Amino acid sequence: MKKLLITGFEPFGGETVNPSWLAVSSLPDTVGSFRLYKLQLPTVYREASEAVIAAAEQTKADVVLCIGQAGGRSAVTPEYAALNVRAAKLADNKGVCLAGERIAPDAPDGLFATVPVRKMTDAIRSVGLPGDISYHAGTFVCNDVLYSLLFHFRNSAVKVGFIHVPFLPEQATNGQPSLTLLEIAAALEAAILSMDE
Ligand code: PCA
Repeated sequence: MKKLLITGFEPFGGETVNPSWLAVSSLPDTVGSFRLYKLQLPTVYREASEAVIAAAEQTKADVVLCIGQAGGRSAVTPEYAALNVRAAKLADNKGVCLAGERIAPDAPDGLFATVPVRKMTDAIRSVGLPGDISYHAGTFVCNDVLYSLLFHFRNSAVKVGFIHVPFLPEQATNGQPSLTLLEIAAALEAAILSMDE
């Protein structure tokens, strides 16, 4: 079987849950011909990317797919690209607030996901759920993880991708869009299956 390392994040920004980890942990252990290795990441710059790179090496993953929460989005969004920068008004879970430092010196400003982003998006839509491409993963910890993985595996056969997911209904208290845990998990399963073809 092929090995898929799939990660979600711990809650951050005052939330008590993070749908990314709840959805990842609810997935079956095999999807199509992938065996899933699940890991929860800290919402902390560097620590998250170091943990996922170590797990990818240890499991000898064929594909690394990280999932994160993007409150306010209405669709499940595979990410097209990551930027070589750490910058956000929000502090990470260790209280670190960064205003624009490079993730990797002497590395490209941006890197493209190496999973089939358009195909994954189409697959999410084909099971009747909202899916859309997002053209970059932001500048916070999720982007740090995607950029660091893409840079680390740039000369290898390991495929790397990232999907942001909306709030759960209980988080969407100010009228923001949301999807249920079942819907998010079904969208992720469709996206994984589309990489299997
Ligand atoms: N979302 C944040 C970090 C953790 C998460 O789930 C982000 O989009 O960077």
